[in-house]
Amino acid sequence: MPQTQDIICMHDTRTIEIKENIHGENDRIAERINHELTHKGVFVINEMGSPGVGKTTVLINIIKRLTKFKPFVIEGDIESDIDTHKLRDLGIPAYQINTFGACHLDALLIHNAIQNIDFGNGRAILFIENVGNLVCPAEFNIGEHIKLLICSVTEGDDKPYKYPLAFGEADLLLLNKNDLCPYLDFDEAFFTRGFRILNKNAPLIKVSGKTGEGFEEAAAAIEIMAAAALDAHK
Ligand SMILES: Nc1nc2c(ncn2[C@@H]2O[C@H](COP(=O)(O)OP(=O)(O)O)[C@@H](O)[C@H]2O)c(=O)[nH]1
Ligand SMILES: [Mg+2]
Repeated sequence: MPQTQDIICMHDTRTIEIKENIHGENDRIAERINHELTHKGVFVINEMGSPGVGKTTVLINIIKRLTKFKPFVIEGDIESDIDTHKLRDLGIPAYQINTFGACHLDALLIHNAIQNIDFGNGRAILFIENVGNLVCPAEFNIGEHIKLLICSVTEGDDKPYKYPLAFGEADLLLLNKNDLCPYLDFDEAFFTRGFRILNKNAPLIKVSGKTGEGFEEAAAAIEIMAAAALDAHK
């Protein structure tokens, strides 16, 4: 495990700085996954968001609208395979990982899971629904090309200010449950300002899993990102 240690002595003042890359091994596996899947023509999306924000609903809505890529899903949950069955019932190839306590997926779990997936020929998108949590999933790369962050108006407009890592790392932010806005005091300008302080470039698209609003744009944005990433490695 990479480790740097600097000890600076100045008169009677002593500063000890220890930096340890606890993510080193995880990042190496994540890089291998990304490399292998890119060469197979598979674009990988790490989908993150709090429990109940609509991660599975969003996946279903996006997958319905894909035109150029075959979808695959890995569902990450602490327990249960409810979402995996929901997706399989819709004809979507879905695979379950249970972490039995851990609050996020890591690269080794994904490495093991993809050994059992036949991605076939042609281009594909592997959506990985991470464990519902706005903290730890943002800290661990799992081989993804992009991080897709799902937030919803029911969570409140202050979330970018409170969970800066997830919002700062996102490559695409979907603000879900927009149909519920009339019933809430969600300050969209305050939310957007907080997001833009952290993240200048990621598109922010308002969606509703209930009405389908915004998903044409979201699916198109994802297909453009996927094509660009895979074309770059031809
Ligand atoms: N009103 C409304 N409900 C939604 C929307 N998206 C998801 N839901 C509901 O929110 C709950 C949690 O959704 P789910 O996709 O399971 O969230 P996950 O835990 O993040 O995967 C379910 O009851 C969904 O039907 C939305 O856009 N509007
Ligand atoms: Mg889910």
